[in-house]
Amino acid sequence: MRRTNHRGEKLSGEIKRILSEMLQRELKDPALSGIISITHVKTADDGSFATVYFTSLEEDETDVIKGFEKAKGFIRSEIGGKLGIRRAPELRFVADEAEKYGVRIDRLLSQLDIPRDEKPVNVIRLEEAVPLLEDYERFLLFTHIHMDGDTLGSAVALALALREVGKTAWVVVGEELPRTLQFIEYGITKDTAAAEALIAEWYTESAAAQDDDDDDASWADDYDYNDDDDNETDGSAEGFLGVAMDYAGKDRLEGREAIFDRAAATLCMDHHVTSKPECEYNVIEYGAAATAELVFRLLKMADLPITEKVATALYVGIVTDTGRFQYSNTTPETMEITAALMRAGADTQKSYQEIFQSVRAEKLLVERSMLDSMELLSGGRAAIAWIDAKTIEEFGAGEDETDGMSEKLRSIIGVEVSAFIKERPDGKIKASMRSVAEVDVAAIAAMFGGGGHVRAAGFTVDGPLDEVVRNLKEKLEIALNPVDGK
Ligand SMILES: [Mn+2]
Repeated sequence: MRRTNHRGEKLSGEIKRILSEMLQRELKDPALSGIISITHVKTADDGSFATVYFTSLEEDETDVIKGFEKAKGFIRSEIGGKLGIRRAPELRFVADEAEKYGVRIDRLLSQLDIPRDEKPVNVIRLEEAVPLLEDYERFLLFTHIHMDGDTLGSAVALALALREVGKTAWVVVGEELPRTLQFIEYGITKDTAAAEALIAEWYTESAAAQDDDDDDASWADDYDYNDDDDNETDGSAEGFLGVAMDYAGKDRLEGREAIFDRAAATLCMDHHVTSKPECEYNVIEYGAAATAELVFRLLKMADLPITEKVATALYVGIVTDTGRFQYSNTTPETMEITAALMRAGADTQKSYQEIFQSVRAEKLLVERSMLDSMELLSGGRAAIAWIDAKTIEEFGAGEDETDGMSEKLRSIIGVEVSAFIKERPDGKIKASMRSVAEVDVAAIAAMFGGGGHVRAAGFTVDGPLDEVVRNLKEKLEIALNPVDGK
């Protein structure tokens, strides 16, 4: 229909504009750092998907496509946000061969007029974080909510290393530590209330110090080396540096925003494609397998000591975020850093035992129940399993003890798509999907109002469970057996 056609055209123009802008400043993946030009965008009439044609000076454009694929979730959410649409079109990226030897060079060169390194001032390179560590004496490091090995390992490691050189550092956690990670706590964490008390103490001390120069309180010793000339401070000694690890976005600080906001300056470190540069200083490297890799490199640059405990904490971050070095994010550099951590005395055996060899029986009982529900669809090309809230509760399994089910289903020979559906205690139905090949699970998730990546996606909807299971089975069958034509 004509009307929808117009909509497609308009949307295409908008997507081209937004994506071109993002290439100038927000997309930091090395694969996307070359000169890339969006030649045109073709959007389906109903706005469900869009094909983006681009051209670049790169010899091999598959890397550029990979870079786009990695950033796709972020790009879609930007498009959705900027255009105020709830569901941005699914995106496909195609190297524009027609352009290759024609007007391409002219087009690309005309782009050089735009200053490409006009990046937001708050995104900094890792080495630019070194002076921050040097300037401040007090640090509060923040883990993200639903804490994992990477966020805690990174925060603990940096805090311990800073203490080694006489600085004051604590890790502020917003929840109880997961049982499997308690061994890297090292007495260095504070919960929200304790952190608030600590800050109150710090501020009272600095106020008292201004009143009375001869105050012999212990804080004064802390500042001695900073104030060797006189009692003039550069401001940074007064406040603390707030560092958020594995940050991704402010919502992940849940309950601790007020503490974070009291920092004299904030630094975020992250490796998520969807990361938002919301802090005063942001280090974001998509290529890193874990934030712990960034912390390792930062410690080296800052010449901070990597003790056995520091090494163990960083090792935990890497071994968990790479799925024990199985995921595709594992790079030669990951292995080199891991080797260095082992040489520094990382306790790999203890880490392995605590994290991977301490399964509660409840988890296996729940797993048995989930496997009981398993069904194979489309002649074994899809696997689906589910569990209701009552069963989870009966077995006394924890929220995270149902994790990993869709991964498990995906590993079945011949399975191209897997789906695991769970009923939460509040009655909401949460589904996660994995794909090994052709099927775009983000597109399927989008049909339920969810999203994600081509190969890993999910959604949360209202129940009842059996209805969601039936619906999803239907969608999976359709995705696996596309009928040509309409
Ligand atoms: Mn991480």
